[in-house]
Amino acid sequence: MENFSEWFHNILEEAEIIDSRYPIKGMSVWLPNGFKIRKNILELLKKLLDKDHEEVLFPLLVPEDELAKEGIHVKGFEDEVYWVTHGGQKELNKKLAIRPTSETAMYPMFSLWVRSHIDLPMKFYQIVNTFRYETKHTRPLIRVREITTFKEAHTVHSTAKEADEQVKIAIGIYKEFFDLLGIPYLLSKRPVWDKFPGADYTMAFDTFLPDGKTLQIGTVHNLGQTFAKTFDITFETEDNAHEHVYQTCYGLSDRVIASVIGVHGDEKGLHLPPKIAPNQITIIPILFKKGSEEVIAKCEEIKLALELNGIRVNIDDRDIRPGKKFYQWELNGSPLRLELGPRDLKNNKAILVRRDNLEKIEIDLDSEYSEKINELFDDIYNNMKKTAWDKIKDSVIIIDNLKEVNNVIANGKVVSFSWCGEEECGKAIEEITDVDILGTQNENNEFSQNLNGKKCIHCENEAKYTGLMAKTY
Ligand code: P5A
Ligand code: ZN
Repeated sequence: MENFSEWFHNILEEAEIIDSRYPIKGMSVWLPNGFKIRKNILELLKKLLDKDHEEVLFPLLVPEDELAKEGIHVKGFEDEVYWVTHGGQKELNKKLAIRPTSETAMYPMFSLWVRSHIDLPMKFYQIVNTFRYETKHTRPLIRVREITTFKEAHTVHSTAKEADEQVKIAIGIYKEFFDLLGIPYLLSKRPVWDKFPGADYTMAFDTFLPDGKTLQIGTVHNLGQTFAKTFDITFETEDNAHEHVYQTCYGLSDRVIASVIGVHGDEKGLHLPPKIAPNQITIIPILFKKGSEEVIAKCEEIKLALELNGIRVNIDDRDIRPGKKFYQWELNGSPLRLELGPRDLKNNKAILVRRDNLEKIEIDLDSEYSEKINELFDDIYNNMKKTAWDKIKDSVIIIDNLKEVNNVIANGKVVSFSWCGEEECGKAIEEITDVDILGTQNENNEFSQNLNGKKCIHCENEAKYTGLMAKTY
């Protein structure tokens, strides 16, 4: 893929995912096909969260004084907040912020809800739109001013240890979610100068896009007691003492959808994992003048049989050349197509074609073909996931001299380096290379190096972490 940015823009239009011609910068319209993909992705996510979170829905607007309460937090967002200043002609006494995220909307309510240790832990989430007046170059789904699909989870705990555990649990949930979508990721602890405003620390997932840039696709924050103190969220302990709670929050956005498109797509267009494809299998009747009714009837029969097995099927019986249909459904990312012509009908057979490798498979229509098709879906998914992970693994390059950074980055790869972890040193590294440090890997991480006896690449003190550097979105 030569120019990812252009490819991405075109595919959103050609596959009718979103229309970015809406006359406000950074805001777009979800089209029916895109909406279906989004819905299928959200269903997977909700299933994971609903196991031990409760879904809620908070107002879009936040009173100015609540937003202003948490100093560090508001400082991080002050340049990005949209304000509602008027009700009709009348200027409001108190400006209302349009949520850039919902800590300051939720936590004053949490302070009313949390009473005793018996109430804890609390785990909530909502999927809403949030607004951020981004000043960097906006891009559909990737950097938007209306984040239409903001999933934010907020949890409340009675101990620091439990909050720390929750961070791990949330990371586990996100891993499971990204795995379902076959999206590979680099998990790192963000440098202190790049953590979420108000958090004790931030863990972040970055994926790798075909142009060699990484995209932050999810973050998990340990908030410690900072917000609890600001919003006075306390609970009564078993010994009747009053203590501040410990909190975490974690979020995902439209970027997950952008990653599914960007990570799996290819020259032929969109390539969707079967689990989320609006059309998991597209049936294309091969029609001639004679016998076309019988062929279409058989296709309808197959469609019904597959649907009974929970498979999403569409038939494309438009009166256009089959070749044109093949091309279009490949572009739309349908994982499988089924071709059936008069001769196949006579033999009671059909041809399946895989979107991932274009392999053709003959199936016997007398057999339990739904089962076979579900097996193929699994196979396609595994293949997509492996291809994507292989690419990211090949892209992380270990260096031992800072001079190599720019070369590696210019080749569209991610840098792995040994690092002391000190802020001053890290900032110097970013300054010298003009490349961002994504963060540090922990010991049991996929991409950590063996640091035995290694020195920091810059200051030559003992190396404590594997650091990652990349060109980022
Ligand atoms: C966690 C949920 C938060 O806002 N509060 C509630 C915390 N974290 S965050 O890192 O600031 O955002 C969460 C994720 O949202 C994505 N994201 C965006 N996506 C598209 N366009 C944007 N302008 C944008 N800004 C943030 C990122 O994936 C981020 O990890
Ligand atoms: Zn150092």
